[in-house]
Amino acid sequence: MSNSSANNLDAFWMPFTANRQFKSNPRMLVDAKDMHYTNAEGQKILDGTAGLWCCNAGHGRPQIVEAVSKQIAKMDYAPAFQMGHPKAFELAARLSAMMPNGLDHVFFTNSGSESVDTALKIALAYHQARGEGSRTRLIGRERGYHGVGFGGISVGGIVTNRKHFGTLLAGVDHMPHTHLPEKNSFSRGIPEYGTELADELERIVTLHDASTIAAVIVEPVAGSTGVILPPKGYLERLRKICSKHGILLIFDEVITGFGRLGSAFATDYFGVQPDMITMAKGLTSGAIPMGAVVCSKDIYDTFMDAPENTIELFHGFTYSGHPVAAAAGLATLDIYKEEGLFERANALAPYWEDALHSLKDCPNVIDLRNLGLIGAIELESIPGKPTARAFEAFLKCYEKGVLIRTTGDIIALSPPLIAEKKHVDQIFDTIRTVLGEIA
Ligand code: PXG
Repeated sequence: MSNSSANNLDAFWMPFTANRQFKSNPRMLVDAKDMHYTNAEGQKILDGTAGLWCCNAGHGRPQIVEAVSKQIAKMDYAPAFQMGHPKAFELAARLSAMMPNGLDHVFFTNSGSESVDTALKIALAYHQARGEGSRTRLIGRERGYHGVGFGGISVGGIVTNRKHFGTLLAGVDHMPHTHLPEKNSFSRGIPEYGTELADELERIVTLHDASTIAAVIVEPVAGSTGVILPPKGYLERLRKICSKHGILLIFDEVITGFGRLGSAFATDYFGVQPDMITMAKGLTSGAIPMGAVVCSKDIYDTFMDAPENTIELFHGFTYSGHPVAAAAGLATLDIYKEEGLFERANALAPYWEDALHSLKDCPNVIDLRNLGLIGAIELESIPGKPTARAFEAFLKCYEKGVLIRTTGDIIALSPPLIAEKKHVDQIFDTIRTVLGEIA
């Protein structure tokens, strides 16, 4: 018992965190309401990141708290295999109704990573069920983030998330990312150049042959690696190439889902329909862990071709469609609808865009990118010290009461969709001050 003190921070191995650095100067959040956190020192911190891109309805929403409390008291858990409970079915039906026509079957998970690995497995099993079992390759993209499961890191394109973990999944290839700063810097919204990068998929298909490829997975807007936007017409072109070659297209909407772009999902925003959508985060506004994969009717029907008394898909989690998570999901969808939060995000987006791009003249800013209520500020790295400048900005913004997120030397912003203009002003005023101070 080396660490018995209640205040000892040693035992908790924190995820994606410099543990020793954090523990030497911890930043503890103890309270949250609407747009703000409160830290252990009693300071209010404006949430510029919706937690980790997840608390889209803001914090401490009484409707969600009540739904969760009621459900946990009524029935805490029900077995997920060969048994059901009404709220999981209700939530699946509600989600399906939010989707474009033809995307109408929902498989529940507990996180984005589980959603991604589930979708990849469904893609493989789908082709096998159709007698095309040779389609085993999965195609992702450089700088893609699809969580931390073995499937997700294999199709993902983040070197640090891959290089320590052995050989990963076999038979994966990657398209190039679409970050073209020399051509698209300081674009407002969707960038003009780079559509032809989608044709790299044709090259990959030619190399491996379509008969070996099961699925392509992309984030419609890449979030984690610093907000990389799809060039005009790029996603449409990916869709065309996939359809032409019988390859399933998966949109990973863990970040773009639930109003982040000012529409329900990125599929609506771009008018491009994938065969599967992975989601998590905003599904419960971050209140209870939950994820989902929404599949096309064609995929679901293919599995349902099997004899009626057989299990069609040998996959699932103890907590798939957990009653408390389902209750949180239903209450969250109610809030989105009743408060028109997706429309609200859409209405605020131009103000957000102007405020972000007003930072153009700040020291060391080399690019600004935005879409919906997402913003990215790319900073010139300090020579020999990548990530140091952005991390200092993060610490200084926190000291001044604004939570931002950084990746490399990019500041990524994604406030709750309940944000008001005054919050937008505070976020960008604080960043402006900080960029001046650390210049
Ligand atoms: N796919 C995408 C597109 C994501 O953004 C995941 C899958 C994995 O979700 P889970 O629930 O397993 O973490 C994500 C997660 C950041 C940041 O700072 C982004 C994520 C998670 C934590 C931090 O950009 N995205």
